[in-house]
Amino acid sequence: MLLRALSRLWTEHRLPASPGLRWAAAGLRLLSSGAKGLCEQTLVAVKPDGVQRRLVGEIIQRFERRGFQLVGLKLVQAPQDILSAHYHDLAEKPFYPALIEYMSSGPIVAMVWEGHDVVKVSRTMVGATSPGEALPGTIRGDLCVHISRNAVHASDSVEVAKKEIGLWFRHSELVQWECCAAGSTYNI
Ligand code: IDP
Ligand code: MG
Repeated sequence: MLLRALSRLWTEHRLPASPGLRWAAAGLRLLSSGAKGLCEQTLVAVKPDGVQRRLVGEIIQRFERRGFQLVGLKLVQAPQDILSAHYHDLAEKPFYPALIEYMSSGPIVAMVWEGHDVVKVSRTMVGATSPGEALPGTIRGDLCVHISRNAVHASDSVEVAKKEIGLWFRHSELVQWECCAAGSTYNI
């Protein structure tokens, strides 16, 4: 509570924004939110088919409206080394070459979302890997029809999320910011 109040004071009164002070403010925020488990992060990506089909806004909106906080966002043509590290556990699957080709076929929107239980909730929001099994109301259940073009990625565990965020984002690309709706999203 005290840490969050100090952090908010810092933000609202726009205290001098030297790099050291910014890190201190981010640290205060992380300490206060971390104590409540609110700063869990996950990697979500709109895959090339989702970008081509102009689903980026719809997918971002679902995470925003759910109450999660965007802390990283970029449009990238995925480099081969990142894709092979990202999908290393699928390297022996027969569909792996087609998967890498698909993921290289155009830009991807990579994002980091933050909030309570964000890893588990994101997977629920995204739905089953095969859109035919994804429930209506999920992203894949509403917007996709085939497993080879399932529009979106979300990390499947907290540990994997940490690895995937480190793979796709440099630390300096993540932005720690105070969301003015935090008090309406959580009991903090
Ligand atoms: P996930 O994306 O739901 O976590 P994973 O099993 O990790 O599913 O597979 C990663 C991605 O590989 C899937 O999202 C999908 O794009 C692709 N994929 C998985 N299984 C198949 C398949 O049987 N055929 C074609 N592509 C597949
Ligand atoms: Mg997976």
